[in-house]
Amino acid sequence: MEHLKIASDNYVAFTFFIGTMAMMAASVFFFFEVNNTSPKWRTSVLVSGIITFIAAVHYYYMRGYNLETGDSPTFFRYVDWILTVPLMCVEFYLITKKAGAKIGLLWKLIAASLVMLITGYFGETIDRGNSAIWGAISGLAYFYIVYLIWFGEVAKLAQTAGAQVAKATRTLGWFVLVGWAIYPLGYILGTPGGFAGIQLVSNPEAAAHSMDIAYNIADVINKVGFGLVIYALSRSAED
Ligand SMILES: *C/C=C(C)/C=C/C=C(C)/C=C/C1=C(C)CCCC1(C)C
Repeated sequence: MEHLKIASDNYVAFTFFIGTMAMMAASVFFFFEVNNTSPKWRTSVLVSGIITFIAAVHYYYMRGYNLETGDSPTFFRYVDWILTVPLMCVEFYLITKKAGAKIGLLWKLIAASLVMLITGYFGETIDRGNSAIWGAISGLAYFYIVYLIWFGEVAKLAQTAGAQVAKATRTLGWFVLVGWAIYPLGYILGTPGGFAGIQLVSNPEAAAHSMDIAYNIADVINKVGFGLVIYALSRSAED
């Protein structure tokens, strides 16, 4: 029971609480705003709310799990990501759909995100000894997503979809390039004994804690921020 009281220096528990609250608040906001949104963008704003809502439910669990055991809720973390990251791919598809995006593009994004997450899960749980290899494969899938959004089909379609969509896609692209890069950093921080010779935190417990803090901060930035970009697009002049 000692963990149930949060010590003032327990940043892991603290960020799990803040994460839960942020995801809940964002969901309420997106769900209520759906009705104030022009029909064209309604589905996109709704999906933003579904993403933060799924995360809110997982964060509620992860917060409790971490409080009771002091451990990293790796399983819940990956279940959350496996549901929410493909939905973020759906967002890219929805906003470029009016410029002619084909369903094949959606499947490419989803497939790459599943490879990225499943290999990451192997590296963090089942096959820790080879976490560097799993992390590298995961990283390749991540770069492929970045490529599609910055230089590939998503970028090309966004250019022809009007100034507002182009701008929003560029901002979402920054989230994927910079915001999502916090995750591999968390993975490197949390790899026991160091990742391919890189050891940022040597104490194993501190390493796991810094990983959770990195993931929690990244989730709030990426899920709430992503949703707000979509929301801003739905509010932009060009209806
Ligand atoms: C809402 C949750 C999001 C946006 C999660 C994104 C997760 C990633 C971009 C994870 C990427 C990873 C790598 C690129 C390599 C190491 C393993 C991962 C899974 C942490």
